[in-house]
Amino acid sequence: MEDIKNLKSVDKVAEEILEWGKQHGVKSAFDRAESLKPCPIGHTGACCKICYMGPCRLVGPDAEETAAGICGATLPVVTARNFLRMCAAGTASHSDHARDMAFTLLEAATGEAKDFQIKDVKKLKKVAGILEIPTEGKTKEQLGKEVAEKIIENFGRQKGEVSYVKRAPKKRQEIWKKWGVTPRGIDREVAEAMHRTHMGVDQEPENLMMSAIKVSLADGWGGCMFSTDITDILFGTPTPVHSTASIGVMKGDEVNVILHGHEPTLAEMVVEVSTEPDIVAYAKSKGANGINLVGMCCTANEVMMRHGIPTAGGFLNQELSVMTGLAEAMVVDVQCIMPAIAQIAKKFHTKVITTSLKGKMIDAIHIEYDEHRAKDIAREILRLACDNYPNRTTEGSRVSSFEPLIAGFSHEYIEYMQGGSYRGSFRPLNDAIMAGRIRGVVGIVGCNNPRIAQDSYHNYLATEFIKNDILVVSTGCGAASCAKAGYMTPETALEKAGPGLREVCVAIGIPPILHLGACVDNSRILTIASHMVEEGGLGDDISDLPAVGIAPEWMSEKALAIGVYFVASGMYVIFGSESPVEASSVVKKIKTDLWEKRFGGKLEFINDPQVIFEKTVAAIDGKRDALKLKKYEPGKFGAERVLMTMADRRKLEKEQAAS
Ligand code: NFS
Repeated sequence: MEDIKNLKSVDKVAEEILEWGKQHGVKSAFDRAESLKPCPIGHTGACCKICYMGPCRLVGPDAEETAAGICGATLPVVTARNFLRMCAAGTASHSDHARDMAFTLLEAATGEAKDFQIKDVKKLKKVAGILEIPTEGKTKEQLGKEVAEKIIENFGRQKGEVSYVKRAPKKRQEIWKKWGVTPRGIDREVAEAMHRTHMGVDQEPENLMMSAIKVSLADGWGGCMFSTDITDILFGTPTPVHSTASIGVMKGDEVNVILHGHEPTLAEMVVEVSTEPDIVAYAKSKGANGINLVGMCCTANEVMMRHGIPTAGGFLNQELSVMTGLAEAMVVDVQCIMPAIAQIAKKFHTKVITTSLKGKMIDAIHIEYDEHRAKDIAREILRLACDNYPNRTTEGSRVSSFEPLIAGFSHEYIEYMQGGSYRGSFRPLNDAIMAGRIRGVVGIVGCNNPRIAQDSYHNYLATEFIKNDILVVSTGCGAASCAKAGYMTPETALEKAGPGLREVCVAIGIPPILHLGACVDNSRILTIASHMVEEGGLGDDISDLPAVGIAPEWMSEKALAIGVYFVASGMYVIFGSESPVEASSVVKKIKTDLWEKRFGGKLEFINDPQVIFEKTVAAIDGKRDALKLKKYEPGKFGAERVLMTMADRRKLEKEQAAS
C-alpha cells in the first residue's frame, strides 16, 4: 500500500483527467484537499460551536481532564455531542429521502402522480405483510395506499416502535429493549437528538452515545429500509443486470446526461422518456446520435440496479466528469453534490440543473421536480441537454475506457439464486460458511474522500478479502470503486478469489463482490444478516455471524449513521481515516468497549488498510471459533450439502412446474 500514499486516485480514468486538469489549470476537490488541511481541533471532535458563547476549543496537554467550554462542558461531552449530531444529520438525510419515496408511493396509488405505477406487486404484498396490513381482496392501488400511509406514520410516530424493528432477530430486539434504544418514530429520534445536543441538556457522554445508537437505528431499520422497499415496489426489485463503469462511459457522439444525487424518482422518469422517439429525434436534430444517460453517486446505483445504466463513478468523480467537456447536463437532487460542480461547469458547456427545492445551487439552472408532472419535467431536462449539444467544444479530457460489471443483487435475488423460486433460502450460503468454503462476509460501503487516494482502500480490501475466501457485499461509492476496477464480474472469481469462494461463485454464477445498490440499500445487508441468522447454524443473533462492516474512505454524516446502526445491530464496524472522536479517550472507549459489551458490535477508526484487513480477518476467525465452526484453511473444506448449479436449478424448477 506504500506506493499509493502519494497518489490522488487509483481510478485510471480519473488519474488521466486529473493530469489534464493540472495542465489546464482546472482544479477540483483533489487539489483543494491538498491546500486546505483539516482543522486539527474540529477534526478530532474537540471544537464546540453549539452556542454563541464560543466556539470553544478544548485543547491542551490534559484537555480530557482539565479543559472545559464557557458553560463547563468537558471534552468527552463536547466530542460525544458532535458525534451524536452527525448521526442525527445522517439519519435525517436518508429518512427525508425515504419520506419523499413514501409520498410518491401514496400518490402513485391514489393516481395523483400519474407517471408512477406500482411495478412490484409481490414486494408490495410482502411489505404489507410485515406491516400487518391485510392484503386479501385489495387492488394493488388500495394496498399501495395503505402501505404508504403506514410508512408515513412511522416518521411522526410518538410512541411504540418503528415498524421494521421486528424484522431483526428476536434476541437483537430484546437487547435494544433492555438498553432503551428501540427507535420510536424516525422524526422523534432526530428531534430528540438535536434537543439533547442543544446547549445545556445532555451532559453525560455515555447517555449521548446511547442516543447516537437510537437515532441511527431509526435510520437503518427505518429510513434506509423503508426507502429500499418503496423503491423496489415502485420501480421493481433488482435482479442481475449488465452494465459498465468509469467516466469513460460518456460518449463522444451522443448527448450525455449525468444523473447525480440520491432519490431515484426523477431519474427513473428520465430513463423512461429517454427512449421516446420524439426525444431521440430531437437529439438527432441537434446533430447527436442519441442520448446517453450516465449515473453518478447513489442515483447511479439506483438506475444501474434496475436498468443497467452505466455509472461514471462515485462522489469524487462528479467534478472530473464535467472536465471531460462531454456532459451536456448534470441533473442533481439531494446529498453528496459538491457546490463546486456549478463553478467548474462554467469552464465548459455543461448545464448543472438542480431539481429539488431542498437543494438549490448558485450558478445552476433550477427546474423544480414535481411528481405530478414528472415525465414532462424529465422531457424538459432532456430537451435542454439536447439544445446544449451544439455548444460542445473540443475542450476537455476525453477518455473512452470502461469496465463491465454485473449489478442488481437485491436480497431477494440473493435468496433466489441459492435455490430458485421454490427452494430459495440462505441455506447454501450458511452451509458454505460453516464448511469453511466461505470464511465470512464483509460489507465494504460508503464514500470516497480526497484525503485518501480515491478507491485505493476500497479496492485493496475487496481484492484481499476475496483472495482469502471472504465474500464481499458492496453498496454506494464502494460498489462504484470495485466496478470501475473491473472486480464485479463472475470472471473475477476465477482470477482473484480464493479456492472456496471461487467454487461457490462459479457454481451459482455470481461475482465474488456483489453490488447491492445505493447507500440506503445497506438495509439489504441488515436483511441478509437477519435471514442468515434465521436460517440457522450461525448463532442466534447478528452479532454471532462471521461478518464485518467497513467504510474505508468515508466522509459523510450518513456514513456515520450507517456505521452506528450496524454496530447497534451487533456488527464489528471499521471506518478508514482518523477518528472524529479522537480527542476523547472516554468517548473512544464508549464506542468500542461499552458498545461491544452492550450490543456485541463496536466502531473503530483505523487509517491503515493493512491493519483494517488483519483486524477484519481476526474478527471473522474469532466468530468462527466462537460458533465452533471448522477452522478455516484455504482449499480444505468440511462436508456440506451439494451446491445447486444454474442447470440444477432450472431442472428442478421445470420438474416442479410440471408437477
Ligand atoms: Ni453513501 Fe457517501 Fe454519497 Fe452514496 Fe457516495 S458519498 S454515505 S455512497 S454517493 S451516499
